[in-house]
Amino acid sequence: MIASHTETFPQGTVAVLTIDNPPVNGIGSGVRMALGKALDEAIENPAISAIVITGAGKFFSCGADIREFNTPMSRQEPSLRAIIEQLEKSPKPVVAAIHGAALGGGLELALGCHHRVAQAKASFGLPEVKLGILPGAGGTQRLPRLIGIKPALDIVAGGDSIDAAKACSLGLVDKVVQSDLVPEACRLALEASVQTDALPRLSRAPISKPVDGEVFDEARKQAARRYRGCVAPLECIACIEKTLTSDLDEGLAFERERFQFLVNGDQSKAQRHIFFAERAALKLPDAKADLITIRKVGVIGAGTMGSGIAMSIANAGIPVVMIERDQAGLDRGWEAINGNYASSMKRGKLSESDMNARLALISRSLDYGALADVDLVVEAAFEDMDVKKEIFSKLDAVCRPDTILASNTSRLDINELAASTSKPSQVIGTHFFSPANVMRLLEVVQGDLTSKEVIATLFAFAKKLGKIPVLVGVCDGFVGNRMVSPYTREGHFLLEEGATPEQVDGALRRFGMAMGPLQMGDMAGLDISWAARKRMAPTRPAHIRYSRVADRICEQGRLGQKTGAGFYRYDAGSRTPIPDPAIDVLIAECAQEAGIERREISEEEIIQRTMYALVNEGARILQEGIAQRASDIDVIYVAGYGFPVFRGGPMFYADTVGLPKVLATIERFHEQHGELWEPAPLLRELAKSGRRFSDL
Ligand code: T1G
Repeated sequence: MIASHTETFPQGTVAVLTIDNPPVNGIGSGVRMALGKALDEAIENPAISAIVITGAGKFFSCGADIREFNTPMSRQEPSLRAIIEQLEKSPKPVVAAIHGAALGGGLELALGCHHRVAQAKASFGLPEVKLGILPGAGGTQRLPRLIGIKPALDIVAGGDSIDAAKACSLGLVDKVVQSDLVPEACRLALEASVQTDALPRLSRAPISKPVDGEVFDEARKQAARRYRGCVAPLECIACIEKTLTSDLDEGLAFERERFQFLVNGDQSKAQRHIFFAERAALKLPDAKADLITIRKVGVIGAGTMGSGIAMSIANAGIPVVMIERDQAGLDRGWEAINGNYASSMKRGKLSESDMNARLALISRSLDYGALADVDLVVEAAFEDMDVKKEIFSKLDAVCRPDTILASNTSRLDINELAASTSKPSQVIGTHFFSPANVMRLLEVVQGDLTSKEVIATLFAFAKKLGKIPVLVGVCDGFVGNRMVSPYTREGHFLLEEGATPEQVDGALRRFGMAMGPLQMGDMAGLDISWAARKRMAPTRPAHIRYSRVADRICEQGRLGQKTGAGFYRYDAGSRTPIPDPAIDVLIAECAQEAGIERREISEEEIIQRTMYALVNEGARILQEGIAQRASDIDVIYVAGYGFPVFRGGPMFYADTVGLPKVLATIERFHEQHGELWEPAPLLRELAKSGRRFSDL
């Protein structure tokens, strides 16, 4: 775990300690023990003038071993704090030689060193806040002493990495080199070993008061916007604020206490679950399938989804040709793309040269012939099976036999679509989420005949686009939208039973959802789910309860934000939902027609009815094998449906509540509300056997 060798120079000999714990040089108990021992030996060895710490492989170190948290291993001595104190107090200079990335505890280790040398492509960050914790090995105390309060707040409370140039400009690293990283670090260490003045130790460095006294309040406001509902960012800010009123030891003690509070809390357990769930989702059953090279892509449709998909492909540096039925449609899509890039440029998120480079990758045509040389086509046309079949048969005719044909349908039958072509093994679903150039989630829908090469290729393609691909099977609505139906259904039923739209949506926003089901419907457009309900009406059993509220709203031409009214009213150009008394009247009428007596509805009932509807349907989806893992469902909901990351997704949330309690409540709803609440057999089985979804 720690490789140790010496480098001898005319000025002296340097002990080079290399952290070697693939894949990310995580600092677990084993690395801590080995590093502590190697440091002792180097400090005690009279032949050694200085010490350099570096990492093997891709990274310097990406922090503490997250898997050890909440286990006895994490309490095994020496702690990372003790190691950092040891090297900071070392009478011999210790220099960190950083390549790849120094993240979390890895950066804290480097902050304990007397100097830091970085390779030009290295990055630096304290992403603990994204795991619901804070830098617990001195980062909140040493970083502000080195680079100042404001930059430290941005790094610690924001959690994003910075590059070597920025780190150098902030004084986080002493030197940036293109090559010879370790020799350069040795040279700097030996220079320091002959200097008489004291080695720079951050524990002694003064803290400079921030010029702007509002800096902490501003950081809290930013945290509330970016990490709504998360407690960790506020704790990060409190720790940095502590530096103004305490010495390092007091600050470290405070940091430790707040770290323990967070790491033992439900939020961090949920966020760590999502960290590992996102990585598990990337693992395919057939890991060894050959990949097909994607050099050029075609996109059918230049509407909201088509143009967003084309942008995400161009953003990854891949040429894309956008096809539309008419010039007006093509021009509207091109305009939207230009407008989107221009506003990113205005917000400083994109340079003009990058914008032009991406626009140059997007070509447009009305002629399917332009798709003769593409490797993949993503169809993003109107959500109608006949329209899609017509497009797929055209693609079947013009594209190469090995071209992959993907559909961005959000719920239609991929098998039926595949059967309308001569090459069903090349057909797959790629369900992007709106806005497609922003949302990270991609539901990859495998048809019965989709080849493993096509699936693996789409996963690699998704990663290249910076998306999180999740493999799902074919059913109406796949995973995400299938679960949204019972979730929204309960929202509509609760309206009839006495709740107002603001009550339902408000309860879910306080629960942590980005928005409630009614506002979400208004944003997506109520006509889409209305069309789906109409399509299913002929097969809907008459004895099953059905709410007419949404239909009635649509029948009045209220299709949501795009028509200025849906469950709420919207002022022109605004997305802010305004409660509309006309809707309260409409809901009361529907309730009366359905013979429903309205009553007081508690916040707890709203959460249970909506969340457990999600969980129950999720259990069915797992049982049917439509999703490979419960954690995949959690990734889908957190990355695609605004589910709070600090609750870990619906299935993890159910595990946190306890499946016996969830089942008991669902059984009560089953008695009260009938067969729509039939408990999923898998849920019953797990609850009865004391197991959880995460045990599957
Ligand atoms: N601990 C344990 N496992 C880790 C890990 C970590 N810190 N980082 C990565 N892995 C695993 C990961 O699950 C995957 O496993 C494999 O390594 C490759 O990762 C005291 C308390 C570094 C940018 O938050 O952001 O220090 O799936 O697929 O895309 O204050 O991993 O193969 O079985 O993500 O190249 C703070 C977390 C810890 C960094 C590399 N550090 N890691 O991305 O590979 S808390 C972090 C990442 C801490 C101190 C505190 C990324 C990466 P598997 P990967 P990648």
